[in-house]
Amino acid sequence: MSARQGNFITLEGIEGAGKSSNLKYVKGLLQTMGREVLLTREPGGTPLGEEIRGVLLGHRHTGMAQETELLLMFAARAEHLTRKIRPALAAGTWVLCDRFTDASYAYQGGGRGIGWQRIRTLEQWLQGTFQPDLTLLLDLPAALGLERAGRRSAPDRFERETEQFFTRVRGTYLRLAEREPERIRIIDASRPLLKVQEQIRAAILLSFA
Ligand code: Z5A
Repeated sequence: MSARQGNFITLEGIEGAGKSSNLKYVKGLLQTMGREVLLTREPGGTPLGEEIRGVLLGHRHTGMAQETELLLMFAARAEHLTRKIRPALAAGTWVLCDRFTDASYAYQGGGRGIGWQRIRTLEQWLQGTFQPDLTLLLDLPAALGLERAGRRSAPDRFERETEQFFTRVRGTYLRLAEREPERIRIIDASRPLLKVQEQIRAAILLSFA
């Protein structure tokens, strides 16, 4: 396996937390620091991964077993890591990813109720010790996230979940951040966009300047 030369940054958060709104900002910030940046997402990021995303987010399989959901997330991740993330990092490109394995703990663990040890087993099998260098956790109450996301017209299979579901997802993200405070930086996403971006900038400068 090639050694990592670029850095790997992930954005996480519940529905409506503002990841899409902030990804371009983060990319621009890194570029002004002179970095070459690859923007990608999970589930997805490769042709096969994007097909899996369609299955996961679409409505053709509404009653999908939670184990199937978890394994499909990791199947897409395997493809993504092998074909895109690791080669880019090895070439010195910084990779900025909209969600990664923390989302599996938060959604399939906290949200669906799958035991952490099962997720940990898949994580260790696929990633070994590989982890993001920095994770920006956009945190806000589930009710506010849903209110913001409610402006969208066609909700996907996850976006139809209840406020209680997203409260569990949020709680799991916060527990992950408590366990790994150096890697996972909590950003108060309930604030106005410019204030959110100020916090993001500070976190990136703290980690990489
Ligand atoms: N998933 C999983 O279960 N397990 C896994 O392992 C992985 C993923 C990897 C797809 O994710 C789903 O996959 C996801 C979890 C699951 N489902 N959910 N929920 P996604 O990231 O593609 O989908 P998403 O969560 O719905 O993200 P999104 O569509 O990119 O939305 P967002 O990034 O959270 O929010 P936004 O679109 O940037 O903002 C929402 C609205 O709020 C919008 O109108 C903005 O203008 C507004 N906004 C944003 N920030 C602010 C502030 N600061 N103030 C006021 N208004 C704001």
